[in-house]
Amino acid sequence: MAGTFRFTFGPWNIHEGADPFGPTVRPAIAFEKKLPLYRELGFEGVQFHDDDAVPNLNQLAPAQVLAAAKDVRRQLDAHGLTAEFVAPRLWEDPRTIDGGYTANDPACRQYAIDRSRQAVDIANALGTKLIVLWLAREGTYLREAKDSKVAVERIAAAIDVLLKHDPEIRIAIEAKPNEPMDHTYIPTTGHAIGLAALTVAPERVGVVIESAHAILAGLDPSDEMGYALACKKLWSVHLNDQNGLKFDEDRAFGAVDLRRALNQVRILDAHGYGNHGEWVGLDVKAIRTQKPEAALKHLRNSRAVFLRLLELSRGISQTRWAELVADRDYEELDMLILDALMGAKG
Ligand code: GLO
Ligand code: MG
Repeated sequence: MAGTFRFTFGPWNIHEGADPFGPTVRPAIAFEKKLPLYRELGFEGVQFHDDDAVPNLNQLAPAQVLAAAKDVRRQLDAHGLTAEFVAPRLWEDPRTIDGGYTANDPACRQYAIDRSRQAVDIANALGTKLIVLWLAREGTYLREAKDSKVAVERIAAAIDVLLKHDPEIRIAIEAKPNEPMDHTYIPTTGHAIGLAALTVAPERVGVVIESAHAILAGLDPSDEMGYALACKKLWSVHLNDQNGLKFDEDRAFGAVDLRRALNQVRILDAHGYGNHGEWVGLDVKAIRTQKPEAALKHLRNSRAVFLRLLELSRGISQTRWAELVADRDYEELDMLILDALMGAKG
């Protein structure tokens, strides 16, 4: 059963290049100016943080927030675009310094829950029922600062509030082991799926898997995807690439390890990913050196690499592959894959 592939990215993937040690290096592009670029680059869907859709939402009354979100919906319609998901941004406000749902201060925890509930309302206004939770600050820099059992229970309780707030939403957890925290409480796909089981509606809690996050956890992204597919929990992917265990590089898909990228495409395609409306998200950023006029190529390239790897993957002889597996000739299988990746001999 082959997959069906449509692509999305978030406004943050057209990025100004700031990093922890230096300011922006490219001018900001207004959201309205980004929208027409989506179709030009071959993308049909938009991923949102709550405040990508409604900037300064903490300063607005609920009715104003909804009106602003509805206006964004009209802009999406005008460009023939669909909202894939909304993610509450729980990592920038002063009240989320010590975490969102796991903050030690109850007033801060309440803020995180209220803001997430509002993200669900924004998602409804944008026409999507998918909420992504990247639990950026649900962890510690100092192990003794929080109780990990209580922390996980608090995350599950916050998710329960959202599931009850709208009985139709589904929540995809985006696991990441570190950065900005030293350690997070939900570092891997397995943790996220275990967390789903602690909630009031496990069938409505799944995952979005980011390649770089799996690599940072020392895991293979395609195997993480296989695990989530087996659990029927793979509701989105954030494809990108990552050069080893360092900061989250958000490199273009396939830029570091083509074979690892091929295996992600292969597992998605082999199991009909996208046939139920799942999107392929590319959570990539242009490297800091890129000049402003060329700072969209990482998106174009990531999509192109995905599609070329799809063609390549489908072109490998399945008969030969099966023969080699049956014969346990994995050295020859290794060469079959390497030959495919290197292309025909000149
Ligand atoms: C950072 C994450 C981030 C999320 C986004 C959506 O490491 O990958 O980009 O995907 O905030 O929640
Ligand atoms: Mg991501």
